[in-house]
Amino acid sequence: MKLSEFQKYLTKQNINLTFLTSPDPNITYFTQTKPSHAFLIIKPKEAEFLVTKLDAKPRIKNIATNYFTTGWEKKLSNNKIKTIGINKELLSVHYQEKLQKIYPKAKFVDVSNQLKLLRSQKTPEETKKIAKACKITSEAFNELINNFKCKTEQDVAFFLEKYMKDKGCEIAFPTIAATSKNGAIPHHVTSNQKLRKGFMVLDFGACYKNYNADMTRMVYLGKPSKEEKEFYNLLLNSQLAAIEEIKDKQKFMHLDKTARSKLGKYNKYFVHSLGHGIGVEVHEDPKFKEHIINQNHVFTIEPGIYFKNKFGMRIEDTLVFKGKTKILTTAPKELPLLRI
Ligand SMILES: [Mn+2]
Repeated sequence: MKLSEFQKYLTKQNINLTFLTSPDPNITYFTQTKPSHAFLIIKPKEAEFLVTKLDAKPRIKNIATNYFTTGWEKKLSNNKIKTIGINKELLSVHYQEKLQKIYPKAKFVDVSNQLKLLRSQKTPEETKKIAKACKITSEAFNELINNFKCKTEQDVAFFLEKYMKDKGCEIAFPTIAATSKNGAIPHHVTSNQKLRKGFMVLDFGACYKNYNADMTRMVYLGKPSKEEKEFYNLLLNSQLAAIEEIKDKQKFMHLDKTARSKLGKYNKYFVHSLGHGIGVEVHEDPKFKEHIINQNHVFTIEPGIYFKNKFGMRIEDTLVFKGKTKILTTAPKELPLLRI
């Protein structure tokens, strides 16, 4: 990934080294591995990945990999290091104190924003992996509705997750299957609740080679009323209108406003942001509140409306912008009617 770009930044900023401690998505980003415990030390001209003997020792282009064993602090000890880059959002106080002892003359600077910026614009290789994760996510949904036999929320989540795992993926996050009024809680915790007549929210995604997909689809169990169909179409039109507004250098907040205006008086039931960037993390930059759309941004568009103790709805796609918008989660958005 963009290791050399980051190293150029270190040179320019006079940062002697950046010390990342696991768990840190930036370690996954640069090494494309998820070791149980590791350090990644990036210097302007070289990088070293330290893993324990509990993990397989990976071979990574331009990064030397070594085991770290008892006394590693002494081996690294260096009183010539003056500036250390850290990920302030994740480095624990415990490790910061350790680093201060290892590098007694060093002061710390936060490099988390630079890392987020580098990661927000995907390389072709990254986009390919996300596209594959999205494809498998979409297939899982199609399989589910073509052969629906589930009785509980857990059954549904298990079906989707098994499909994705059978295709060689991990799950991006625990699947949300929310039947009837559970759907009014955007992050409902999937339970052994029996499926009930009404809308069901399915929010899930595959993780392919460390890259995530995020998709939400609605299904209807039983037969929807005219009013329920209208609600669904209102939300779908809001999502499509927001996608329509995607263009180079557009503010993400403009998309958010577009989606909200389409919801009219129901806007007040749309209680979260319209979307988020996605990559090695399910939620990463770009941020809708502050950023503008740039080439190779990968992000979600997911308006939702939630009626407490009644039902909730959300429709979400993962997309890539490369001058043109490409929806990567291609599962159909006509509301499927299922029998229970
Ligand atoms: Mn999402």
